[in-house]
Amino acid sequence: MREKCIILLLLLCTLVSAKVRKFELNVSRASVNPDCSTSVDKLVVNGQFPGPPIRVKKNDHVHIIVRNHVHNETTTMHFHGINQIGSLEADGMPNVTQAPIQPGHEYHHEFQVIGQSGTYFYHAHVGLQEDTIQGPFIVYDDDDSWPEESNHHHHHDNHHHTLKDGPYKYDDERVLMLSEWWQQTAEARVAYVMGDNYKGSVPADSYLINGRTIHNTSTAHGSCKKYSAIDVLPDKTYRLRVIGGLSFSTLGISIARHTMTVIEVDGNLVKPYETNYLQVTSGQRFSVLVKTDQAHESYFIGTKPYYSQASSSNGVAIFRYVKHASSVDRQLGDRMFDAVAKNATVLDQPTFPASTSQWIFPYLQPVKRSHLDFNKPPDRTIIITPVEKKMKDNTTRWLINDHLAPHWKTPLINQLKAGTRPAFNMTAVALNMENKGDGYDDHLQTYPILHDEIVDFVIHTTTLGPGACIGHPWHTHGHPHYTIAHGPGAYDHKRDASIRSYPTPIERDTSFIFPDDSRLTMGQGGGVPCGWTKLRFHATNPGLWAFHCHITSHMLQGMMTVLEVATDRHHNAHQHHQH
Ligand SMILES: [Cu+2]
Repeated sequence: MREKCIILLLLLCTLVSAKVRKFELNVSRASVNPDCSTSVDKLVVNGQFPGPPIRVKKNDHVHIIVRNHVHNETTTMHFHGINQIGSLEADGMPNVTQAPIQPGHEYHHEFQVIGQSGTYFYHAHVGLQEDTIQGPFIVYDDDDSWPEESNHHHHHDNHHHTLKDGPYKYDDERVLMLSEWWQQTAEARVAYVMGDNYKGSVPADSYLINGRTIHNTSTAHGSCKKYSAIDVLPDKTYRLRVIGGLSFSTLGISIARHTMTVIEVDGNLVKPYETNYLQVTSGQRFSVLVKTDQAHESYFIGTKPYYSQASSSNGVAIFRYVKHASSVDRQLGDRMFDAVAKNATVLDQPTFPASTSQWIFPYLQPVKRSHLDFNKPPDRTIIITPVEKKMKDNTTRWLINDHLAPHWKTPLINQLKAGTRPAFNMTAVALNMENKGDGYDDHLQTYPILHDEIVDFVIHTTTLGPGACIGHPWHTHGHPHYTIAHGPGAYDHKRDASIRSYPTPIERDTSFIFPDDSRLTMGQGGGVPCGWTKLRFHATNPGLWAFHCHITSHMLQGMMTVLEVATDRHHNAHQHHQH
């Protein structure tokens, strides 16, 4: 009992010492030209693309005002990977956790970043807006890992203050935000994705690192911003925070002649794992340690699309060694670099190996062991099979287990508060437990999940046509998950239930469902399962949590659902209001 009191007191102290940090994110239309081709009007945050980084500390209370200055579109903001424990209304999911923010209006997000630190990002969650409405969201574990805070005490820091995070020590950090750029307007892209002329995903025109690249080096004019330069000092160790602000591609990223040591995935520290390149899917984040132990002035950072019809990428940045701390530019993407003129000093292009199913994920190990026993069977298993279908009106939609994505007119949170939402009941759960239903509740139009339930989600990827299998990055709101198994073809519960292909599962919020068509015969048509991945999920955070493919166009076409976790227990409808 006494130990309990002491632990409670410690917890109280941590919570009390947490700061309130306030931010304003203004969404507006701006003319941008990130790839040195033509300027296009797109929606951006605070006039910037990518948006400004938000930096907070673990357990901080965060107040963020999102203002919609766009006269003809609604918007919302999601804080990707933040669990929003007890703060459902801050999750930014339109028509689920809030009404979309109308033109001229604002929304106040108030949440505490309980127990989480690491690399996250914020992005819009309406239409395809997150193509350009996005920015880094970094949570420092404490002052030891926060460069600015720890440097406050060292005014002239040519001598260096070492940063620490868990077992890791490094000299400084840099953010590399990956995104994709379509030169067409967002309106045209939405019209194509949702319209009756859709003929499959169209890869991006450019791949951006910190919002920049050069689409065509021979026509790039002098005034454009060209490549981003990542400035580093020699003989140091850097933590690179790599953010997959991607809308479609899984992008390889590599630095010529430099090895990366992976130390963080989706906000969770992992044991060091050396690799020459990262495979970053839409919504994923990594931290890697890189030693600046090479002799030349600058090196290419290159990218390569994987699992996509696009075979090459123009996404390039420069890893640039500078001699003095005073000439280091620490601003995110704020430095232009004319690689065309300085080509002579730039060495080697990085190389990329062929794709491999699961990449390095099965070998990663958490620094902090999970409380879950992954060898035990779950309380139940929900099998999800998304299939792309041509509808009667010739539009293309993704149906999950034949359920068409619902369109809620009254946000689910408002239905809950007003008491007009159909009652949370056990029927769908009970049928699912007897393997008689897929767990979906047709009245709620969600997957109801009980408090404290351990659910395994088996997610299939299916063919888009004869022999064509592509992967999908699935993202959970409100809770993390653990990838524990995968296999080819269709999942068979009797045969496959006890397969564990991940010996040391790590906590994540975005997992790529790798295509695995080794059981396919090429003649088969569309909609055939061509690989599955199993995610384990422990329901601890009551709420209405989106669960979707992070390829934005797929999500818009219906590859998304809502996990309704113990909403019979949800009772904290306070604090958040639209003005
Ligand atoms: Cu998808």
